[in-house]
Amino acid sequence: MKIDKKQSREKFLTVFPQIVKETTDVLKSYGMPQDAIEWYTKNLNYNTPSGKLNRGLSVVDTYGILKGYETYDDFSEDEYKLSAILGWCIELLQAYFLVADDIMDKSLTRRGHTCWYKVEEVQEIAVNDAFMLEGAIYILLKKYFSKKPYYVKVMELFHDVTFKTECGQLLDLITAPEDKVDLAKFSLNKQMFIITYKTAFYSFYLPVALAMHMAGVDDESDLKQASDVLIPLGQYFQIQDDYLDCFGKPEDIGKIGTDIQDNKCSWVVNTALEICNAEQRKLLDENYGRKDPVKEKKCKDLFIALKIDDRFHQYEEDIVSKIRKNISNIDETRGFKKQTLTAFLDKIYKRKK
Ligand code: DMA
Ligand code: MG
Ligand code: MG
Ligand code: MG
Repeated sequence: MKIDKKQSREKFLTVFPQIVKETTDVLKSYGMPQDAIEWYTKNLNYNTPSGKLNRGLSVVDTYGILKGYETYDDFSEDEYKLSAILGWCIELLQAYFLVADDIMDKSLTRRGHTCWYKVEEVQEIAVNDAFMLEGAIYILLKKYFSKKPYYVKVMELFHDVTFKTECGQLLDLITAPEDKVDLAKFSLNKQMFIITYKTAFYSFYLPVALAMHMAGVDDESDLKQASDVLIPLGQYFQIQDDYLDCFGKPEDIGKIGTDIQDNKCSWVVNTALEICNAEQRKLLDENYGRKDPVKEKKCKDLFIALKIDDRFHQYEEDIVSKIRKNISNIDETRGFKKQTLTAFLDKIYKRKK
């Protein structure tokens, strides 16, 4: 598969209006008043298509690679539509998680815009809006896949991955209490558990596994081969996210980092904790996790002094060469393809946003 980034995004976006129409039709069939239908439409439009769409696009691209297609022209109309619908289902799942995540993390901006719950007329209604974004997934799955042999597998996969993500979010949140900073509770091991659950399953394993079910390349051993590479890839992605939260530019990442003030068990602070001296540890104990920009700046300055960015670049090179090596050992005899994994890696290697 040759993938032109701009073209694939534009093509994928042409399916979105159908997602809006088909899920709002359900509300209409309930006789929901017009203002409720408009609210739901706004929720969908504001929160779903505004990101990088990497997860959604990956379903389509992975499907094409598994089928041995050269370009999108090789897809039948039906194949493109169905793989794109699965892709949009992940984007809905992502929208659902992010609307809730921003409330819980007290974030201000997302994808370069005000967070949904911070929009004047939205506020707490964002909680229900998040639930409705999730609900839309199952409306679409039922409509398009209920007659497919892989319907139950795909549905179970969504349920399983959703629950795992929620477990990760739980641990992320309770490891970062607002009122009680205790850095002794942090470790790189704990951080690894959090990111595996909160990010790697839904962002990396899910898109590939969905495409594998749809393409019929879903032998247990192939799903395992995929997961053995995609989980480390997802961990790497979230470590980039933690790194960018502190060292990225808001105009690049589309959000203002909150990890230091939010007392997050992030890769950055855990790496610092491993190498700091007693005096630096004291600085962190007294300044990390406080809702105070001056204290936040002190932590940031320490992370810079400890050269955490150099450590990140070293980590990045090490993990990427390990992942490349694991990809090279993939067994393609049953129809699984290495390119499904390298395509993913190439998308995120040295990402700035
Ligand atoms: C995000 O973790 C995880 C989920 C499941 C949304 P995060 O809070 O680090 O994400 P972000 O930095 O995008 O708010
Ligand atoms: Mg967050
Ligand atoms: Mg979070
Ligand atoms: Mg983050």
